[in-house]
Amino acid sequence: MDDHKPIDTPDGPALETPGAGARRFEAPPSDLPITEAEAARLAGLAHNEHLKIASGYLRGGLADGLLKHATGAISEDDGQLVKFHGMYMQDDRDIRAERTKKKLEKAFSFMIRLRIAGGVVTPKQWLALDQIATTYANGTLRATTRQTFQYHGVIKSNLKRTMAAIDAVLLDTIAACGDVNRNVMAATNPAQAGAHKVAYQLAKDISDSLLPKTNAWREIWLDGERVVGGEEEFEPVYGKTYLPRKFKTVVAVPPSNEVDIFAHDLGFIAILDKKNKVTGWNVTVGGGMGMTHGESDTFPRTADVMGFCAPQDALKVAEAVMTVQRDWGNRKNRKNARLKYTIERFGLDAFRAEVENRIGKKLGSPKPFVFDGNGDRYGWVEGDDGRHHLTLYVPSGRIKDVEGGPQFLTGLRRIAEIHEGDFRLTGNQNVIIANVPAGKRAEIEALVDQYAMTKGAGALRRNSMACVALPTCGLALAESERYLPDLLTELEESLASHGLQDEEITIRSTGCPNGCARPFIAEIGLVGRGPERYHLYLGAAFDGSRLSKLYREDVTAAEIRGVLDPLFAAYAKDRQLGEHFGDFVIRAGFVSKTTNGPDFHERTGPLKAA
Ligand code: SRM
Ligand code: SF4
Repeated sequence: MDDHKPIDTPDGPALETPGAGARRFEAPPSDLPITEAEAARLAGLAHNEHLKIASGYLRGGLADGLLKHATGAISEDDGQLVKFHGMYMQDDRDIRAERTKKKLEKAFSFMIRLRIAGGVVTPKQWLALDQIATTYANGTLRATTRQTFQYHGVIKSNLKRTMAAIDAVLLDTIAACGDVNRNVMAATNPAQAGAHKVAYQLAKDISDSLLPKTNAWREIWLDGERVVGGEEEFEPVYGKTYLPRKFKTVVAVPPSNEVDIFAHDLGFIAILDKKNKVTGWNVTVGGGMGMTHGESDTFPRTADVMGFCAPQDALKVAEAVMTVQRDWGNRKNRKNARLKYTIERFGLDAFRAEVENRIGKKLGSPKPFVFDGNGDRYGWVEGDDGRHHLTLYVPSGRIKDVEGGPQFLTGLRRIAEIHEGDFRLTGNQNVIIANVPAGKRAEIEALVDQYAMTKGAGALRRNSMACVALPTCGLALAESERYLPDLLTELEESLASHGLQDEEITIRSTGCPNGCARPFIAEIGLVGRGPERYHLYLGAAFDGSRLSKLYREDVTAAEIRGVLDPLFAAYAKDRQLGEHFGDFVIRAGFVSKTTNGPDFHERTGPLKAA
C-alpha cells in the first residue's frame, strides 16, 4: 500500500498526500456553472463525470426520450442517468440473436429497483408491489441481495405508470442505483427487537440524509412541478458530479452478519451491552466484490474496521466517509473508483484522519464483536418483545408461482391480506413474515404450507444465493439464477453420499465477476466466465469475514460436481470438530488463505489435488 502517491481528484490539483498539504473540502463541489479552469480539470475524467455535470441534476434527455414512441429504448447517455432514478435499460438476451437476425430492434425493457431502507414493507405496500409486478412487469417480484425488490420487463410506455403506483404507497426508487449512496441495509434481526429498531432507524436516517436532493425524479416520473430555476438547484452534499462510483452502506447487529458487512463501502456494527442495548457502533470501510477477469488491479476486498463512534455521531460519520470518498475517489477510471481502491491508495490511517477531521473528533478504538455466520436464521423465532417472526427461503429471491411447486407470489399475497405485522427482506434474498402476534401464527403457517413455501430447502440450498444473470443482465457471461437450482440438486446428492447433507456450507453463484451475490465471501463461489463455464473459488470464512481463493479455472457446468466431490469426501473424513468447509480447505492445503484484496489473485489453486 502506498500512502504517498499523488492523488487525482476532479476538483483540484493532484495532492501529494491526503494528510499534510491535503486540500480540505470546506464547501461542497461547486453548483455554479462550470468555469474554464474547472473544465480543464475535468479533462481526462471518465465520460460519466461529464454526463453528470451536463445532466442538469440527473435530468438529461429523459423526459424527451420517454416521448419517443418509435423505439422501446432511451439514448445511451440517458441509460447511464436513469440508473440514478433506480432503473436499468435491458433487453431480453434469450431472443437477442434472433431479433438481430430479423433486423428487429432488441426487445428492450427496464429493470426497476426500489429503495427500501432496512428492507421493511407493510402488508399494504406488499399488496401494491405485487399488483405492480403482475400489471406492469414480468409477473414476478425479485428480492435482491441488498434487501429490496426489483421488477424486470417493464416497457418504456409503462414506466411512468409504474413509478406512480410505487409512489402511491409511499415508496420510491431514488438512488437505488447510480453513483450515490444506495439503499441502506439493516440487520433484520428478529430475535433482538430493540436492537433491530435502533439499527433500522439508523439505516433509514442514513438513507434519507444522503438522498440526492434533485427534484428530477418527481418531475420526470410523476409530472411534478419543475422547481424554480431548475438546473440551478443545489445538491448540498453531492454537488453536480455526485460520487465517483456507487456507494453502499449497511448496519449489522452481531452475532449475525446476514448483511455481509465486509462486502460494503461503509458499515456500522452495533456494539451491544448485556441487555442488548446499542451502546455505539464500530465503523467499517472499504469492502466490495466487483472485479474484472484477467485484470489484477481490480479485486474484491473485505472492509476494515476503522474505529468506534457514539450513537449520536453515526450520521455525521456516514456523511464524512461518503464525502471523503466523493473528494478522494478516482474519477478517471471507473474500474478503480470504489472506496476500496481509495483506501488502498491512501491507506486506512490517512482515510481515518480525514474522516476525523470532518467530524471534528477522534473515533474510538474498535470494540470487540463476534459474528457467527452470514446466512439467515430460518423458521420461527420469538423476539425479546414476544412477537413472532418466520423466515422463509425464497430460491434466488424470485417471488413467483411455480406450477406444481412453491407458489410464493400467491401465498405471500394471501398472507399480506391477513397479516398484522410487517415483512422484512433479508440480504440473502429471503423474506421474513415479521411481528406476528402469537395468536396469528397458526393461520400464517397454514398458508405457508398450503402454498408449498417451505419445500425442498436442504442445508446447502438454505445457504445459497444466485445473482439474476441471464436473460436480463446485460453483463452476464454465464447463467446463474436459472442454473443454480439444478447444480444444488447435484451437490446435495454428492454431500449426502458423504453424510454431509446437514452441513451448513455457503455457496453462491454469479454470472460474471461483478459479484452481485457476493461469491467471493462464500465458502464455495462460482463465477461465470462464459457460457456454461465458471471459475471456482474456495476458502472464504463462514461468517463472511475472509475472501476466497481461485481453486479451478474454467470448470464447465458438467464438471463442477466431479471437482467438488473429492473435497467433500476429504471434509467428511478429516474435518475437525466444528470446522467449517471454508476453513478446512485451507488447513487441508487445497487453497491458500487470502488475507485481503491485494493478495486475492496471488495464487491460483489447487495447491494440492483432491
Ligand atoms: Fe449488482 C451491476 C444486479 C447486488 C456488484 N448488478 C448490476 C446490474 C445492474 C447489471 C448492469 O450494470 O447492467 C445487475 C442487474 C441484473 C438484473 O437483470 O437485474 C445487477 N446486483 C444485482 C442484484 C439484483 C443481484 C441479485 O441477484 O440480487 C443485486 C441488487 C442489489 C440492490 O438491491 O441494490 C446486486 N451488485 C450487488 C452486490 C452485492 C452487494 O452489494 O452486497 C455487488 C457486490 C458488492 C459491490 O458492490 O462490490 C454488486 N453489480 C455489481 C457490479 C460491480 C461493482 C464494482 O465495484 O465493480 C456491477 C457492475 C458495475 O457497477 O459496473 C453490478
Ligand atoms: Fe449481472 Fe454479473 Fe451482477 Fe450477475 S454478477 S447480476 S451477471 S452483473
